[in-house]
Amino acid sequence: MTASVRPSQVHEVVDAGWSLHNLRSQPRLYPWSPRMEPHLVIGPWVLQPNFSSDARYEQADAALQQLAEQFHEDGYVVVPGFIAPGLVSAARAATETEYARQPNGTDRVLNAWRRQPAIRELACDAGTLNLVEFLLGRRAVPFQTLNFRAGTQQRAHADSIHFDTLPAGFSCGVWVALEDVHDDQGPLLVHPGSHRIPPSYPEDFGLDPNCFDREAYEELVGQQVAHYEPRRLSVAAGDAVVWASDLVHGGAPVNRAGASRYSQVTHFFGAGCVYVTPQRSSRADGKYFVRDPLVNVVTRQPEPHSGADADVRLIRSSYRHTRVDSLSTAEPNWGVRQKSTLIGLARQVGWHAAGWRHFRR
Ligand SMILES: O=C(O)CCC(=O)C(=O)O
Repeated sequence: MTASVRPSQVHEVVDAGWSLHNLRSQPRLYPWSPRMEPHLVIGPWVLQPNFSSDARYEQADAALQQLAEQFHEDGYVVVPGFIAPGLVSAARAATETEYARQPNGTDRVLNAWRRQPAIRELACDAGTLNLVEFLLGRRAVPFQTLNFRAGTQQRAHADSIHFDTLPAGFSCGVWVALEDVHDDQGPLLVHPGSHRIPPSYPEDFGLDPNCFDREAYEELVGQQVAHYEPRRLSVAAGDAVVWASDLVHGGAPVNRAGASRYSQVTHFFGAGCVYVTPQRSSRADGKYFVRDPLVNVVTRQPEPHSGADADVRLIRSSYRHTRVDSLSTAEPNWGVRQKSTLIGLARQVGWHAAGWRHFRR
């Protein structure tokens, strides 16, 4: 059987206006309407050319409007003092604990939210969820945390080669400084405006999704952004940087030996999409590496895949690959449907074997 999925979150726009300074007390579940997001528009309302005539912009206060303008223009925003000092200290202490239990040499700790309440609390911070919901126009789904003790010096890349949505672009990163970050500590480095480069799959770079060459990708991205002047972000503890998933960014060189740069990044999807890993997918063939299960850090449950703007049919063709078809295409035959069902069951057995249930603790 194939899975045909329908919009999971459809709300009328009933909002009375949002304020940057009151984000934590805003009602949850930002209302959005598929009528405002035409079929297969790439990315959220805030990145559309007419964003300033959108009701969400018109109803926001001046500070939030300014933030939306900068996100639209540059592909990122810095929100000073966004995270409470107590939570910043707790997340930093949790990061130190995590590094103490890691083998030598790791430059990041993936998904420590499963073990560290403070890291999960930061990922699920109410103001952050609401800010992401405002920018993406959809319920915010935090799905991954990365904690750093030092500057990553990571080469320029766009997150959208690692994870993206169908329809594309409903994703962002929220990076929080867990200490003051000066220029010699390897600050975040962004290429403002690069989020307008169309989202890329391996095929767009002439690369093979079955054997993704990360170094070649980073080389090609470096060439793509040669004309986008980089900006280094020296920030204070508690400042948050929100970037669109297509923004090219990385870590600047560390110019002080042994300098720390405690920070946490949480990656978010907007609800009501299909969640994929582009670097292992072929858009031309309609064959995607679907993130199954995609565990929502808020609920600790798998987030359902849904083609919110366009009904889609998911046909599982192998353990990891899924065809994402429009419902207007012909229904696949009985054999293909049975195979898809069996693969779906095998995937669920795989999740249990991998112990995803412990995420719920
Ligand atoms: O923290 C950094 O230096 C870079 C982090 C990053 O690139 C990412 O999380 O995508």
